[in-house]
Amino acid sequence: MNGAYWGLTALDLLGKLHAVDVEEVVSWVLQCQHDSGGFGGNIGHDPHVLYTLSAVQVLALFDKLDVLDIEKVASYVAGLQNEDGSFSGDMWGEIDTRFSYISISCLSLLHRLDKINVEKAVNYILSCKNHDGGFGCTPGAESHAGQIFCCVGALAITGSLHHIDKDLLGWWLCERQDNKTGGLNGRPEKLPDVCYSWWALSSLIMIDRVHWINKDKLIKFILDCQDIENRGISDRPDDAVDVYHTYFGVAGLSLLEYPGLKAIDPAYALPVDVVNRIILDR
Ligand code: GRG
Ligand code: ZN
Repeated sequence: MNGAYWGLTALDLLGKLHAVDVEEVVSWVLQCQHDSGGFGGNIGHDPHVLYTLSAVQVLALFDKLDVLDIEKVASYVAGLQNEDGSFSGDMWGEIDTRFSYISISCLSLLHRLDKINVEKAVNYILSCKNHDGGFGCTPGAESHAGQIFCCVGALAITGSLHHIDKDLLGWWLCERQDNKTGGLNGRPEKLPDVCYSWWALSSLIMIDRVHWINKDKLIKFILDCQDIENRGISDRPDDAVDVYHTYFGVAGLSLLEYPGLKAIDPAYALPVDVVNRIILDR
């Protein structure tokens, strides 16, 4: 299901969503749904919020959210909120700020944020903020660009970005750019990787600090990661391509306003026209 979301959103950004059969995709997505309302990663797989958001995003791309029993999906997601405001990923209870973001984004797309305690959800996310300005998976966990996207995205969707020290976080995020290759990494001392052209760059945009990195160098890094024969994009130049890095490379180029791509929303990780259709349609 995550793969479907990555591949289909990349196609949409490239203006090629019509290349797939809508009914076939919608029918497969619905076969992944459980009686609980949650979705599995494929037919017969256990439900989890990770796949539930991807299923909702895929249906949103095709303007097919009306095939869902919205109340049922929203109840599944809302039922995963814990007393302290955090979210579990599924019935087994793992807690992570990824699941806070996913639940908030999913419920917002379904116009059902009122089913959770948003104030507690925001306070839990803020309890995962570190002294370096970043955010981790749980309170006290190391700052990581992926978790920062989740926390900043959730705060953006709930109108809570004023809780962030934008200069402090912006400084940590812009230090992710490698001076030599122009690529971004996910934490200090790690290798640059195309997917952080989404996780870190979208966060910089949400806090208005994108001008603190060198955009041209990042564009060049992403383009250097495209395999001209296989056409997809890899994590680093000369590695094997995959649909995940192809999507986040294209999404990063979209954030960088690269010509020929649709604009992507940095908080919802969906094309801006799709988000406008849903959020403005109340
Ligand atoms: C709708 C876009 C969207 C996301 C849904 C699942 C999720 C919410 C967010 C995941 C955020 C996250 C934790 C991304 C990081 C993924 C990653 C590359 C992890 C590897 O991290 P390290 O630091 O490895 O172990 P590297 O390779 O960077 O050294
Ligand atoms: Zn990666």
